[in-house]
Amino acid sequence: MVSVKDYAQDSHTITWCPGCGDFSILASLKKALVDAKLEPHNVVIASGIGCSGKLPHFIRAYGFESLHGRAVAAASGIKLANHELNVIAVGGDGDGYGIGTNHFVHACRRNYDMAYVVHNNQIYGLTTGQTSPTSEQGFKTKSTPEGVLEVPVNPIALAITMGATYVARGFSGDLVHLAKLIQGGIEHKGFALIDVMQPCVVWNRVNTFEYFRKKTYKLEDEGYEPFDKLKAYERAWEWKERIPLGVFYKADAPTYENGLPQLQSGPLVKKPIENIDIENLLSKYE
Ligand SMILES: Cc1ncc(C[n+]2csc(CCOP(=O)(O)OP(=O)(O)O)c2C)c(N)n1
Ligand SMILES: [Mg+2]
Repeated sequence: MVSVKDYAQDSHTITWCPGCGDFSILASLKKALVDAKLEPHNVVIASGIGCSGKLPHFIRAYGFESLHGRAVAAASGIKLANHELNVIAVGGDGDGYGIGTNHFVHACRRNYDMAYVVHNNQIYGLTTGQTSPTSEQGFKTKSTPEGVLEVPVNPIALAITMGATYVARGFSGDLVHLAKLIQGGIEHKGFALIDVMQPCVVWNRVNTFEYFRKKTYKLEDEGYEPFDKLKAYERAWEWKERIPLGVFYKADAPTYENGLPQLQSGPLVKKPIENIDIENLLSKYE
């Protein structure tokens, strides 16, 4: 029986700020992996760069801290090389909805079988508080002293539109609920976005734990069912007064891995390579 202790990583000191919403995402992810009965040696967590990007250091599973914006790209490569692994991408709002948007969008439409957990603090945390793609209009930071001009990226609406088949929003102030959403995403066959409202206690003094405690409600408490794409899209735009948490959308659809003929006889990493004539292959590129 796998337990949370199996995922405990003692070799690294956690460097997140005291009170950071990232702690409960880490705890929720561990709980989700245990509840999904997954063993650490079958789990890979790929991240980008940011406070959020450090997460793979703090959990005892395979980890890959890639480049800024490349969490999903790295995760996709790992999944295609060995689709028997449970692959999870993690990163920040700047990482996934700014510099890495294209990887996110194309992963949604390919429907890779993986979960993507975004630590959405609506700010660039690691680089000390610049505006991110999910910062609200008018929000003042050192990079936008007069306030943000652009309309924020709506990750839930974007994921639904681009073909993700499990789209959820969690709150790092509700660990048990978040763990359930992450577990649902891990167990789902297809691309699962779990966007997590994760207050940055140092650089974002607007979207705080208090802010989300006041405004959030759970979709399931209102009898909402996540199987109608247009209804999900409509809910995705609810924000100012009330902020929905839970699964917005869930659908069954073929995964990219299922469609690739090269993967049907087993993972690429298990294919014999000793009989490949590399000289012949190279000569084609001379
Ligand atoms: C190509 C590149 N551009 C910029 C940076 C600098 N940089 C590092 S983290 C970061 C933003 C982090 O914000 P976010 O993704 O929201 O993560 P958080 O720290 O808030 O968890 C930036 C701009 C970088 N490392 N690489
Ligand atoms: Mg951020």
